[in-house]
Amino acid sequence: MSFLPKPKLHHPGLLPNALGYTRRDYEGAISTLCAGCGHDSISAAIVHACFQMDLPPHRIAKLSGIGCSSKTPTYFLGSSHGFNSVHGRMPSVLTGANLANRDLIYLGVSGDGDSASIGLGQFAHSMRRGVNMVYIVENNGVYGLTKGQFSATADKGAKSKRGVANNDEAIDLVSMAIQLGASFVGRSFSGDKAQLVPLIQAALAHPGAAFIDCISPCVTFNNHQGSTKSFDYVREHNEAVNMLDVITGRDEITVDYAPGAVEIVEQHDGSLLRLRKLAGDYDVSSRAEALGFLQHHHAKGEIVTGLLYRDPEPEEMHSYLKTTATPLNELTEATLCPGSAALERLNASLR
Ligand SMILES: Cc1ncc(C[n+]2csc(CCOP(=O)(O)OP(=O)(O)O)c2C)c(N)n1
Ligand code: SF4
Ligand SMILES: [Mg+2]
Repeated sequence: MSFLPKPKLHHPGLLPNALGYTRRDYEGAISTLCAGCGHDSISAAIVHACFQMDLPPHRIAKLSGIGCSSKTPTYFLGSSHGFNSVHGRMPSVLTGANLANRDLIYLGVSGDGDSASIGLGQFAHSMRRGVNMVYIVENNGVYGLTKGQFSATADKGAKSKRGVANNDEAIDLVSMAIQLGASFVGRSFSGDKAQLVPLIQAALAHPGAAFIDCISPCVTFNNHQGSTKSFDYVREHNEAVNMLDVITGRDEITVDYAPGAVEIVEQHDGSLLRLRKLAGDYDVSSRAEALGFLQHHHAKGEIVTGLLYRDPEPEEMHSYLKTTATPLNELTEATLCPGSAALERLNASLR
């Protein structure tokens, strides 16, 4: 993977966050993606979200598969842990890392090919197991890295750059994630930073499997007329159900919307989610409502975005498995080998 170091210079006016880090400390190498690629905007949103949340970069582990999207962890959080795995295998590598050390914040970055084609099984099982992570699919409807073949999220009837229509039904990862048990599910658009940044922040604060499908146009292979993942198409068909603000402890809470239009939800880390409802009484805590709403709007050719589902009482994999809270590399010999008396007691309890 090519690596271009960034100049160390930064503007003296750049303000540090509560940890004393500037935005620069959350960036990575200079991107080698095509100029204008939606994926770069998602990287910028991740940088912004983590900087604003004062997350210590060394506590974040970013994992990816293969694809232009999966290259992006090189371009953000340059001081965090990183692992670029095999095509479609990010979820199992992330699950293993999380099992070994639950102290880190896990950020999985994948593509629509990586997650909906070759990695569909892996995607599904990480959702149903409730792995505590933020899983972002940078969804452009094509295999960008291998030059623009339709992926499994390409809509039926969508046209390729050469004018060939896609005959296959599209897989909707958002509906699948909701159905499979993800406890936080949202969809956004790389061109809508105001919606995407707080969605990522809310997902980072969520203790469970958080999934974000982010439509991210491929300017080189899928940004033409006839594509349903182009900048123009997504802007024209975007149906946002809500807008989010994340309010951390030090922010002032101000509500300047009509009563009933705003819902304030407390998250498990104490931060507050301010949900500005845009679509009537849409209830983010109902899986059934979310699925019905998505199908209804998909039939009209609309792309529903926003926070679509959030379980108010999420559970995560470690609580089902009753694993130790201590990262495995911190367990000492005394804990791992408690001696023959302890072994005797254990054997006795099984007789
Ligand atoms: C096992 C395996 N099969 C196929 C490939 C070839 N390949 C590399 S990236 C890719 C698709 C990438 O598409 P996507 O995940 O949507 O990422 P994008 O480039 O569009 O961001 C494919 C098929 C591979 N690297 N490994
Ligand atoms: S080929 Fe498409 S997805 Fe890949 S970097 Fe270029 S614009 Fe982005
Ligand atoms: Mg893709």
